[in-house]
Amino acid sequence: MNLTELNRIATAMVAPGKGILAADESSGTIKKRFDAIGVESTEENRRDYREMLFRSKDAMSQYISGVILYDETIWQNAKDGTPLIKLIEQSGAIPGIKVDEGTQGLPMCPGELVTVGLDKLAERLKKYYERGARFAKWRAVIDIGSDIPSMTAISVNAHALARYAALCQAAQIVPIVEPEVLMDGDHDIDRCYEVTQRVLNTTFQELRVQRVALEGMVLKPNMAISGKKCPKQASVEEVAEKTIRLLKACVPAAVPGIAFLSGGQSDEQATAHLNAMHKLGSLPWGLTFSYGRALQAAPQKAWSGRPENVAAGQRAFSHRARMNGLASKGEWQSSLEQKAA
Ligand code: 5MM
Repeated sequence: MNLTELNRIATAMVAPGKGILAADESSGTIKKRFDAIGVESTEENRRDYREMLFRSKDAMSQYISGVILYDETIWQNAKDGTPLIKLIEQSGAIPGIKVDEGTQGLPMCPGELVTVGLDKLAERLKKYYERGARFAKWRAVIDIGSDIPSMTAISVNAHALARYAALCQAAQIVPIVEPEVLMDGDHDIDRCYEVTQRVLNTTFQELRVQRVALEGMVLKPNMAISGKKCPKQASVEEVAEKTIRLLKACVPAAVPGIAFLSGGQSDEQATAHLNAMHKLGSLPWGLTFSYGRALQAAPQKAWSGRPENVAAGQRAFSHRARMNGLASKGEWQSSLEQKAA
């Protein structure tokens, strides 16, 4: 393992002004997204959609540091035969790959999930590296309910995240470690804080036990935020203040960067929260976005599967990428949203 090189890539992934495009929707998830815009989820439509994003020159070269791909996409070619992964490299962004294989019910723990995909992972990583992937992603899903999460769910998921991260580093690939605490419930921000703290502490304990080099990884956490169905929604300032307090308490300064998931926040909320965190002063790690929905909802709608809408889709993507790029430096203002394309 060349740790200097892993650290160089991890640092580039969280460079100020840039963040990560999570375009790694699995077949089931992209179908849901396409259903919402009335587009059939065929291999060709998925290719055309992602080609539109990766050919968005302004967004990709100025605001996107890396792209997380799904297995299908990393082997796909653009309409003119250029591998999609080459389009990403040509833009200056770093290609990455989602390597988990989704979730399964956790035995003995009703309603809880464990992420799978460790079998043969070493062999898969080798092929992805040869294809050009320089980072990977694995997402654990932790739900909040009256009796959950159990310590069992937290510890098996943390164990799997650390096993994955160690295998990545051995394959010279930077692991994005994503322990997502869902914001689907009616819990308040303090309950989210408390659960996320347990999850992060357990995850870092496992990463240490399994000898993962913290200097060669990126953390992709949720923010400390109110559940979507909670009657009392925390303000932007409270989310920013509690998220930074939480991360300072749990994430060692040796980690080069943190890149948030958006988790179902509106586009503008996700931007405003990141921006407000940067207004709180200097931080020990790079802090940016790794959004899926909050970067793609607008371009998906603008495109709607029509070739004549490609330019509009690219404008919508560039706008969101720019807004989040500014937020990653604390330079975003809500008035900039009105100037959208
Ligand atoms: C883009 O969505 C990713 C893939 O999800 P599935 O494996 O469930 O299809 C997802 O892992 C994503 O990278 C993160 O959850 C962040 O995405 P959001 O939409 O929360 O920013």
